[in-house]
Amino acid sequence: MPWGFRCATIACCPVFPDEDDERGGTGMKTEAAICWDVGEKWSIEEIELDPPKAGEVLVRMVASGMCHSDEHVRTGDLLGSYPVIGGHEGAGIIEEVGPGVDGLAVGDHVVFGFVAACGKCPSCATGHSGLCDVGGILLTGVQADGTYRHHAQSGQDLATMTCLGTFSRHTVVNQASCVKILDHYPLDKACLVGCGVTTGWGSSVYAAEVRPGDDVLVVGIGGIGASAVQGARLAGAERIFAVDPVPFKREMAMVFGATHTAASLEEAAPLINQVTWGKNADKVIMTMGVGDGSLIDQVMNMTAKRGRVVVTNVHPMSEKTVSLSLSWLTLMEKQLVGSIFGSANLRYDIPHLLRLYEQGQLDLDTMVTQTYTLDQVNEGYDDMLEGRNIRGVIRFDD
Ligand code: CXF
Ligand code: ZN
Ligand code: ZN
Repeated sequence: MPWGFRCATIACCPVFPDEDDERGGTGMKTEAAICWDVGEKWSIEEIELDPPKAGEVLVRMVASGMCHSDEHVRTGDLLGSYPVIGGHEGAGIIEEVGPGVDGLAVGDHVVFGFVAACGKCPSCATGHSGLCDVGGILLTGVQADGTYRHHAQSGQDLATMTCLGTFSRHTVVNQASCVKILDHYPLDKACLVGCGVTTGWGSSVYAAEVRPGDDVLVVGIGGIGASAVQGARLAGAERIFAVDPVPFKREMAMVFGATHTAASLEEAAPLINQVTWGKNADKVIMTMGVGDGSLIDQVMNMTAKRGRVVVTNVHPMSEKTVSLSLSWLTLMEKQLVGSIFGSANLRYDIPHLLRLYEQGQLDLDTMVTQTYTLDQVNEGYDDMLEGRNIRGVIRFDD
């Protein structure tokens, strides 16, 4: 099993509350962006949405970030189930709660974590909720009980990206994906901590363990990379090198706290070597649009002795090879680690990052380059691929 599942049903699991599971209503119509098959554009369609079952909530979406991972599913770099409703970086307001839902009520403002966290499995219990056994199952896009709540006009079941489907005006999700937040946060900014910001910030703070005085290299400045720069800055990095071929993104990296920029790894390597007096980068965070295993040896060579390279970006699932000198890994005690959701814990870190935002330490406002209506989702992704956005956000009320 690729996600390392332990078991689908955990005794006393809040994801599967032991409640009468009768449907409370007749469902509703709503509108969503569907990818019908690999390579097809997002199609905006009316869909049928079932009422929430046990442990689930119905949410009216207010905003959804447009993360690169939805594009990965569209292109097949990340193979999901199709047809699929996109979107996994969302915030909204609860409109209905199913039986057995605990701690969430109608009217609550919520941000979704893209990996659901049951709170009880070994990963959750040891503070690694991004590796939740139940969350791993939900990444497949089917509800926890193995059925679907979203259906096309034809009646066909629709999977949802990471079991959220935030490119929909309304969605039904498991309570394990929801984090209640204070009402005064603007949801069109708060949505970003559901994926990109927490993933990038945590990649620096938790996965790389950036320490005061570290020299940090961030490769790729999209929403995740810009947040990794912010995380490195907040963790006290001395120098932050941001690499991106797009001039606008290099400019934005400086706004978020980078101290040096370069257009390519080739350009960055001598710069980093020179300004660190031959030490190189203590920590490297890989946040490219699409990961490339052939670049790993190159970045390992830009990493200091005992330094760490964090692979946060998604590589095509078909990629099985990597360039890497294992003898230098040993001889220089270098580390190569993966990280999902910035190795963060959604129930602690989502409110935590929103507090940092409120205090002015974490910049979410500048992260949002452009907003879109749901109808403009393909346009938003064109802008992302053309390097025009740090983050595009769909606002459903516009
Ligand atoms: C991804 C990781 C793989 C599953 C979908 C989400 N992370 C960030 O976007
Ligand atoms: Zn994402
Ligand atoms: Zn868990």
